[in-house]
Amino acid sequence: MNQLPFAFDLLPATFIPSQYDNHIKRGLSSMKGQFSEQQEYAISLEKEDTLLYEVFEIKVPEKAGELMHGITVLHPGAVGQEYFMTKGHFHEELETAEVYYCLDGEGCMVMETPEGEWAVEMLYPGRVLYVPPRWAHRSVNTGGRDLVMFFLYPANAGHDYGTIERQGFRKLVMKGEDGMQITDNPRWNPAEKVND
Ligand code: PAN
Ligand code: ZN
Repeated sequence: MNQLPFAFDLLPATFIPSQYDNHIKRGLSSMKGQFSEQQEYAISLEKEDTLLYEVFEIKVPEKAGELMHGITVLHPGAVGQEYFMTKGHFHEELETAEVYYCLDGEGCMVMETPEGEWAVEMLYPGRVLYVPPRWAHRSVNTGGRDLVMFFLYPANAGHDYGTIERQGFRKLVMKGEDGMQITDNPRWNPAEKVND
C-alpha cells in the first residue's frame, strides 16, 4: 500500500495532533526494574499505576522511505529521586536515526551506544535533537509540567526494548540539591545481554 499525502494540525494550546492513529499510554507498571529506587517504585505502584507518558502516533507503512512521526507527552513526577522517564530503546534496525523537536516543558535525552559512548542533551521549547544511528534514547522530564516532543524516524526502524529492560542505561537522571544531576547507574549490567 502506498501512503497518500496527508496533513494535520499541531497547535500550541495542547500540542495534541488533530488526528492520529495510535494513542499509547504507559504507566508505572510498564517500567518494572527500570527505576533505581525499587522499593519506592513498588510502593508507588501498589497505590496506583500512575500514567507516566502518552504517545500520539501517526502511522505510515513500516517500510524504508516512509517516516513515522508523532508526539510524546511525558508527565512530570519522580519515583524517589529519579524523574519520570520513557522506557527507552535501541532501534531494531540499529543504523536508523531519529529527530526530536521539543515543543514544551523541560527535560533531557539520555543516550548511549553498544560501544560504550553516552550523552545527555537538554530539551526545552524550540530545541531540536538529532539521535544518530546506533544510539539508544530515553527522554526524562526534569521540570514541573508536561515535556512535549515531536519525533520523526524511518518507518522501518522498529524498537528493541528488551536490551534496555535487561541492562538499563549507563546513566541516571536524578533530582539533586540544585536541580538535575547525572549519575552512574549502579545496576547497569551489559553482561546480561551477552548471556541472554
Ligand atoms: C519515540 C518513542 C516515544 C516513547 O517515538 O517511542 O517517545 O518512548 P519509548 O518508545 O521508549 O516508550 C521514539 O523514539 N521512537 O522511535
Ligand atoms: Zn526511537
